[in-house]
Amino acid sequence: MKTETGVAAKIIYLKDYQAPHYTLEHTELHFELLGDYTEVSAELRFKRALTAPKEAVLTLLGADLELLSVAWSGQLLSANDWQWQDEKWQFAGAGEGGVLSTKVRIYPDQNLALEGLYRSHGLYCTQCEAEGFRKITLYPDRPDVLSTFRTTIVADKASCPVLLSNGNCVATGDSENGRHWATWEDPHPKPSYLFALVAGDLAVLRDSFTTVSGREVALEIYTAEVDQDKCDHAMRSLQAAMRWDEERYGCEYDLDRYMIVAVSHFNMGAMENKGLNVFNTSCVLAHPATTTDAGFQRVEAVVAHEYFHNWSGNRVTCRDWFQLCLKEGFTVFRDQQFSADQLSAVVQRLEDVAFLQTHQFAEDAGPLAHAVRPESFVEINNFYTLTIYEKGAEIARMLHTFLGADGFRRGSDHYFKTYDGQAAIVEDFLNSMAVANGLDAGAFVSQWLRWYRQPGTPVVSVNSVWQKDIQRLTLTLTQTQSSKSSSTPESLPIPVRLGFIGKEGELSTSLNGVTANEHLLVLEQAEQSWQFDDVSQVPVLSLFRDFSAPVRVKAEFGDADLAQLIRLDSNSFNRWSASYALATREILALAEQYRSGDLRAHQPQESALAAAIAEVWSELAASDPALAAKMLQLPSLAYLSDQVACYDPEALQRARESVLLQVIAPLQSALGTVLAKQEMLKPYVYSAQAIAARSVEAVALDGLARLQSGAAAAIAQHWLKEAPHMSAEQAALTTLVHHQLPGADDALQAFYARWKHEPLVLDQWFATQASAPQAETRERVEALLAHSDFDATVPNRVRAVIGQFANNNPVAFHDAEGRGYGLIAKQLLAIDARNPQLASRLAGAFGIWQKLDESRQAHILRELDGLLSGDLSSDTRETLS
Ligand code: 0A1
Ligand code: ZN
Repeated sequence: MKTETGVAAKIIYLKDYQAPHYTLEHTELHFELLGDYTEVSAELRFKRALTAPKEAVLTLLGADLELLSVAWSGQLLSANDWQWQDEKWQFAGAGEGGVLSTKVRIYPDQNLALEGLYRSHGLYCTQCEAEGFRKITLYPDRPDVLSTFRTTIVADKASCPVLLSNGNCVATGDSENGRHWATWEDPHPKPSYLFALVAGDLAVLRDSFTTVSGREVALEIYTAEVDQDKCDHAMRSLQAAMRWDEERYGCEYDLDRYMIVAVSHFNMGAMENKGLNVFNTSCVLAHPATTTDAGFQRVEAVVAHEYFHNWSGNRVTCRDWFQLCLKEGFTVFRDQQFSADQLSAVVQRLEDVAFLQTHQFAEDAGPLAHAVRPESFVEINNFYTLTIYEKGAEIARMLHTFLGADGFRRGSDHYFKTYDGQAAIVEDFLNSMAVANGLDAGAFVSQWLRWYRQPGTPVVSVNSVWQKDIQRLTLTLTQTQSSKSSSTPESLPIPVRLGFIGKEGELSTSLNGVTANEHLLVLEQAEQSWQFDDVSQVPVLSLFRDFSAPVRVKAEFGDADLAQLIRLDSNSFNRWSASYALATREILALAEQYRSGDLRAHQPQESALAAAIAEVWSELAASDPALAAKMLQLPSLAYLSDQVACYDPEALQRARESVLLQVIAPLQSALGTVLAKQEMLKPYVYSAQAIAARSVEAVALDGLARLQSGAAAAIAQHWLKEAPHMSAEQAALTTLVHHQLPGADDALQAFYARWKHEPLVLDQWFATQASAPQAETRERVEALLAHSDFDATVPNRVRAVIGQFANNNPVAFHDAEGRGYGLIAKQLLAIDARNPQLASRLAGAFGIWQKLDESRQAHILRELDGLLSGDLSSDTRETLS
């Protein structure tokens, strides 16, 4: 990889890991938050590690710091005493240890990258993961150096009445010139990436939680005063998560306070700083009037995710950033389990799987593919990926399936107990799972580690032979690793949960003398066979139930087989996945006909999917409305693009619309029945049942808009007029705008007038327009970018317009003339100059380029060449390269 100057970018390798030569016993910080700048004084008590050589050098990291003074154990040092190159500061005179005292000046107001200490709209806030702390002070800014912290913050009392940091507040006081101070102590040793400081004018919602051992914990949610009425849901979610983690994982909270702060300028969703989580407002604020069901669910999930990090991430942290999946994959799995327990387990699972299959599978098949534990990286901020989070979670889930719930719990107990207060590696996690379950640890670790080391999505091929005379079915599964995998890929342990579906429903079968409706197999070799007995009729296999492994399955299912699963599988997830598979097949076939100019494609074809759905949908809408809604949400273009070698957005969009029309046409009266219930117009309740009822109505309205646009427009207008909550309002607005129904523009104007003072709702207003699936949206986006409420320094607003256009609007983005690419390239350049992390993530939208036709590829490459020949951050440069 080359930078613009032709110098090789620095690649960091896992194999080069070296333990720190100095450990840090304690960190003392003093922040003077002054108007134009901030002064940070640090006292760091170092001790040479037992394993370090006598001539060891003390190495710290520092970036964008103005160094005012340095002293070693009381003696002032001069620049001749140390070396400082790039970000590395080195001091050879540390001997057995001592206290390093430094003072630096930093400029939070100028920090638009939102990494380190920054100030937006008067609020001081930090983001230190992964390498932001080195922008605050000189420090061993690496996750395997843990220390206790004592932090004093001094600031103007009028503009910053609230001063927060990690741990417990031990003293406060007033000082001269209208200033005041607070001192915080965090008794739990932590790495610098978990440090946090917040100072500003914030209101607070207080509540409490009594832990399982009877300790009272103060819970506090800090927001701008105007947002205090939107904190109840986050507070309830936090309390539920705290209880859940005690019950399911035996994890109890360990400080007297737990604080959440909502900030409007934030690059990610939220951050798990010890005892002081910082949240993007979009992941903490929720109110029925301003937040949709999806928004409520996201708040619940993210609050839980950050809370769960208190053990999986904070108490047991990562030795180095290569081990990121150790905290992220495991914590995502934990938050998925939690969410499944709160609302509908099936809907949770199918949403998580659709997300993984759409985005992570594509990442794993594209130019950005990497292992869950990569061997090298250039820019760590680019490694907060779907592979590490989502595929990492799937590995934890497979271990859970393989070991069983109790076995997995034994393993996690062992892991938390053994590595508490330490920085661990993936092997430690696997080792705990093995040891706690009496398994051969060496064999177990080396086998499961393959999932972490081999990039790419494995393919499992299925072959089954039924012998009528002896009622036996022989199943042969073969695994092959993707070409992304290492040169000598090894077989993976792949859990396969399966059942057998006969003509009337599920069959009970025998495997090794065990008779059951469902079996769990583990495919460990390249090829393996199993014999099932008492198979009384030729069944359709219901494979990988609940998506028991993150693989692509190659099986010779006929349309009728998939239809049989849709109708009769007892596993709801697999009913949905059969409908997804059948929809994909029909859409791809039709798109191919469009591409090849086959005229028959203009005639309506038989749709097995439409027939199967017609048969079950009315009943499903009554018995399981959430699943019924999901059945009508056909695979997105993003998902479909991953299923094809050559991606033609126009043909796929046309084919998708056509199949969707075939599916809903027979359902017109069923959609009417659903809509007649008017569940959408009832007062807001956050429950699985209420959300399911609203979701099926929203999908029904979308369907009706394709069949009877006048009737749909009337209902949408009625919802807008009567809407008791944002879920109704947003569903109506989306239907009007995305289907270009009469009154759409007026509705947009009215919505804007009503909500222009609410930033998160305004984000939705921008996003609804930027994702409208018409070619003209490009011009609309140009206008939105010039709108007085578009602010390119706010990541949420940028994602609402530019992110939605690039990632959620394939029709407009992939404009055949390349104008969509041009628009995004231009914006990327401007954003990158301010906020590299944000730009780098948006740049991922070009990752699809290899699958596009030559002309689109040429358009993209032209834009990329233009960008790469200019001044770019290392983050965005790495992504685009
Ligand atoms: N650890 C946080 C997310 C996060 C990741 C990276 C960041 O900056 C590079 C910031 C936040 C989580 O998983 O919630
Ligand atoms: Zn996380």
